[in-house]
Amino acid sequence: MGHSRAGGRRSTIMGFAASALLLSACGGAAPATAPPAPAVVGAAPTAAPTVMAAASTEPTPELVSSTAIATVAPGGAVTLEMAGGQFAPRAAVATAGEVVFYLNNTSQQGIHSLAIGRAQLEFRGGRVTNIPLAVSDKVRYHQAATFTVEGLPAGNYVIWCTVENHAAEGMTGTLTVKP
Ligand SMILES: [Cu+2]
Repeated sequence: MGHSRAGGRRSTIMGFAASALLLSACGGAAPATAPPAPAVVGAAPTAAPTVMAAASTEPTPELVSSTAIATVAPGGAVTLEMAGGQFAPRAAVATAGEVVFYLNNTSQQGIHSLAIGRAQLEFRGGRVTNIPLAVSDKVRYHQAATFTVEGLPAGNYVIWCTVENHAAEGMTGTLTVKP
C-alpha cells in the first residue's frame, strides 16, 4: 500500500484523497476472510480541514500540483482574488516553470477553485467539459491557499472555477505564461 506516499510531500492533500478512495475501495471489495489491511501509521493526513479535496471523480490532471492552506502570499506568487463570482485579475500572468498561485477567497460565502486548461472553454448543462491540466482543491470563503503547479509551459491558457456553475456565470479568465 505505497500509494499514500507516492505523491510525495508536496501533494499531501491530493494524496490523502487518493488514499481515502483506495482505502474505501479496498474495504468495500475485500471478502470477509481477507487478512486485515495494514494499519496506516505515520502518514496521518495533514490536509487542513478547511480546504476541501477535489472530487475524486475528476479526470487526473496532466500536471502535478498541490494545494495548501495559507495566510500570506509567498514571494513571487500569482495572486488571484476570488470574490463576486469572478477572478481578479481576470487576465493573470506567470512565468513558466513551477508557478505558485495564491488563491485568496475573499467572498462572503462562496467556495471556489482554480482550474487551468489549454483549449477554449466548452460548456454542457452549465458545466465546463474541458479536462484541466491542473486544478486546485476548493478554497472556502474567507480563506486562502497556495496552489503550486509544476512545470507549467509557456503559452496561453484559460482558467475557470470548477465549483457548480460558477464558470458558466463568469468565473473564468485567462492565464498567460511567459517563457
Ligand atoms: Cu467559484
